[in-house]
Amino acid sequence: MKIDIISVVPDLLQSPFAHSILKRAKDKGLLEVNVINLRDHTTYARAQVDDYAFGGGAGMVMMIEPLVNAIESLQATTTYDEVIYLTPDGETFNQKMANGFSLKNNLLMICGHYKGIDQRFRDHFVTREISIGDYVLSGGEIAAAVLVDAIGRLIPGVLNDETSALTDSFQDNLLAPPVYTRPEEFRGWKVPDILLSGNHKLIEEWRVEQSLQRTKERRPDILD
Ligand code: 6GU
Repeated sequence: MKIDIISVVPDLLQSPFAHSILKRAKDKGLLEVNVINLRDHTTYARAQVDDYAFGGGAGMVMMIEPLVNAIESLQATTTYDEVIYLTPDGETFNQKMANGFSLKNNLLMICGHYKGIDQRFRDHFVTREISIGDYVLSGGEIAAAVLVDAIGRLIPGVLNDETSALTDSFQDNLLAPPVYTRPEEFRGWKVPDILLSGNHKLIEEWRVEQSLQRTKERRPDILD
């Protein structure tokens, strides 16, 4: 999969994909992430990419022309399955969306700044508008990094048995159960006996029960 990201602060996106599972995905050739500097595509003086809003009001708006220059130069060589605009007024991102995107070949993400981007770009080029939650970030970059991480680890072949996505929270609409590792006892705090029993059927039942209980307590909204 290739993910291209258009940004006015490309430096923000240098480190997040260079570690751990996403690094492995890149090293295996399963994921390629390219960050495109929007300022390389403006024809305005001093690499200007934003201007005052028509109608007045505080805050700048990202101009359509640099965005169209950028996307059209990318589209000359890549056909995108989705053009995703990261914006707090988008659809809230969730695991189901991550699963869907992980099966695509080419994604383009547009990071907004200031008061957002000219509506005409949204109308004519964007296919999905996504938010990562009900709070406001200073730009779309960190949201894009969240999507790349959540999507990248689900690309077929990226995870192995040890890191399997099948037992993740949300994968079956339940939160994940508690987990423990060595030592069996620390400061008198013991690992639940059942996990040491070697009885895989009982352990699985315990985990499902714990998942259900945790979901009821913390996220009753996601229970069917
Ligand atoms: Cl995608 N962008 C910004 N700027 N703020 C956000 C967001 C996105 N999602 C939640 N807050």
